Amino acid sequence: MYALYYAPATASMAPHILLRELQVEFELRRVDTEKGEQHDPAYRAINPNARIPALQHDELILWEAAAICTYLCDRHAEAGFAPAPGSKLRGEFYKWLTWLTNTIQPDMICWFYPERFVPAADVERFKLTTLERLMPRFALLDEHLGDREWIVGEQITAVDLYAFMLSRWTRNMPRRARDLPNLRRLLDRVMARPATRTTYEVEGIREPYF
Ligand SMILES: N[C@@H](CCC(=O)N[C@@H](CS)C(=O)NCC(=O)O)C(=O)O
Repeated sequence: MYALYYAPATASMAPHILLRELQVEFELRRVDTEKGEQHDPAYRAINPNARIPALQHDELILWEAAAICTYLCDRHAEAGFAPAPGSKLRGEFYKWLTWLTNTIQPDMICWFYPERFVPAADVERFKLTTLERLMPRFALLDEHLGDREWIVGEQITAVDLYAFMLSRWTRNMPRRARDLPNLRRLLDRVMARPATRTTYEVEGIREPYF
């Protein structure tokens, strides 16, 4: 049995949608970040980074959303949310997933938590430079997508869910992922899936959806 430690609309969203896509049994354990519960000793015993998400699978505890997604894809390979290990497409899967978590996501952290990086007086400038870095990255993804339906190969993978999650985080930025036409089509496609809709409902996420 899986247990996903989550907070609505955070980095737990891709694993949450994926668990539903895979149609496996799981339990949701909410961590109230507004109350700072990610810092509670009980949660730090699960994720010593004090970050969301974490996945518990019997005695195994995983953190890092991308690692959780890859683990779930492999355990339920028949669902096809990641290409076969060792295949060239799997190489593509690693490339895009690592790029999303390692390149786009850290810039998101800069945008949402600027005070962790610079003094208060520099926050606005810092956010602006973050945005200048971030948007060309989304443009690169948009260009890669072109007429493709999905980011890797011919079918939906966890990479699409991950890109969807990160794109959503731009919805209140001065420039948004959804303004890019190819990416917008991907976001619409992921949003239309029952697993995504249920995740939004359960997490209580309201419009704008992304
Ligand atoms: N690299 C981590 C990042 C996780 C992360 O930063 N999560 C945010 C929510 S989106 C969080 O826990 N924020 C609470 C905090 O930083 O105090 C992952 O992908 O799992």
